[in-house]
Amino acid sequence: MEIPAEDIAPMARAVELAGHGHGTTSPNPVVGCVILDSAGQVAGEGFHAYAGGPHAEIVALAQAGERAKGGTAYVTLEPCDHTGRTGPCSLALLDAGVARVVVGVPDPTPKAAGGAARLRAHGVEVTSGVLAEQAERVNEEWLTCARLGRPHVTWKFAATLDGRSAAEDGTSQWITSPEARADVHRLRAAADAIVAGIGTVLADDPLLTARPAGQAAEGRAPLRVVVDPDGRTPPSARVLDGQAPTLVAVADDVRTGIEADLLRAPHHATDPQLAPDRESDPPRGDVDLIRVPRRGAGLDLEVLLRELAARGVVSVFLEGGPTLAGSFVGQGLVDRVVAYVAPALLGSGRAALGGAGVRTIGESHRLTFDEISEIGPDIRLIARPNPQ
Ligand code: AOF
Ligand code: ZN
Repeated sequence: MEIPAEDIAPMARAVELAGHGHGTTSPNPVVGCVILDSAGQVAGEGFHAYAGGPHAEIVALAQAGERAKGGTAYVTLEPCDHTGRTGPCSLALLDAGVARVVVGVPDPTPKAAGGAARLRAHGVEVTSGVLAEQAERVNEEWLTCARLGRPHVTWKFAATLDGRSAAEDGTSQWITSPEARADVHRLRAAADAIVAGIGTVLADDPLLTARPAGQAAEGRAPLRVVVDPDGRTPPSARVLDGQAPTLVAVADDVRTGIEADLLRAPHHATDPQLAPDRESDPPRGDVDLIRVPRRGAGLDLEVLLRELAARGVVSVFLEGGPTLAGSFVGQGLVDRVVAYVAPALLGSGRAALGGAGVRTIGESHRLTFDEISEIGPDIRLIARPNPQ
């Protein structure tokens, strides 16, 4: 498609605006909008800031006022055509007298799609697919979830230059620099859920919060998810500390007593006078348990992800555990890989990724590097699986 040259800059700006919503709009998309008046001057700009808040188009229209009449609206996502928590943006654009609407990506949800068709039906010129790749990328978590019915998954790992994530004796802390670790916390904070395997919980007893220990988390806290097929999470695990909501996923055949063990705070532990009687223990705040069918040596991760999507999780940050990461990769459920590579060599020790269903070179999971950056002394690589 031939993209009119004058459409590039305003759409690029709309994509940039959309990015301002990262980490705060879930379960809604990030969307940006720029409105040019009939003389081609910027009359209004907006982005979607939080779920339930005004859509990007509405923010930009409010700023443009009368100047929207006869102008052009650039929107990264097709304007909605439904009345949800707010009214349809298609009608708001029509009411404002906008003459042309330029769209980045069509809305894949049957609920809200149809804005482009309605605008066209009312004589508005609609151009679609402008900077589609950028508009897609900025909103990739939400679009993946909307299309596949499961959250977008980022697998993050840190490794030495020779691809090891732990030394022979199991020690693994501080492979990468403080700068890289700060970057991880930033990425974690933008995700809806942080997922780790039971191996990591037993070995490291991590908090899985978006902030380094001791620092208060600002704003919302991502859901902590422990993939624990056999129900081995100790009731004393730090992920159950109530600092952030936690979900423990066990296999559907795990002993029934696990609910009481994990969902009730053992008050006899703090008051030795009280006999252990789980049924009368108070419920532990912010901890939940779900049962998921087994698959191979682990859980059916696709089922787990669908359960997470049903709970409003659009983006998952997967870390902690080469075994679990191997299962995610093997089940074709990783959408983005973020690798922090330290300029160090171990020569022996644990590989960053466990078995991912590959027996011979022809079966390797093929990715494409999208971004390479230096973070302190380390390198951060972002890669995505090649389309099948
Ligand atoms: C947004 N922000 O800027 C645009 C959206 O929950 P509602 O009623 O606000 O509607 C959300 C749907 O509207 C969303 O899933 C998407 O399909 C569409 N467009 N949503 O949150 C926006 N333009
Ligand atoms: Zn809308």
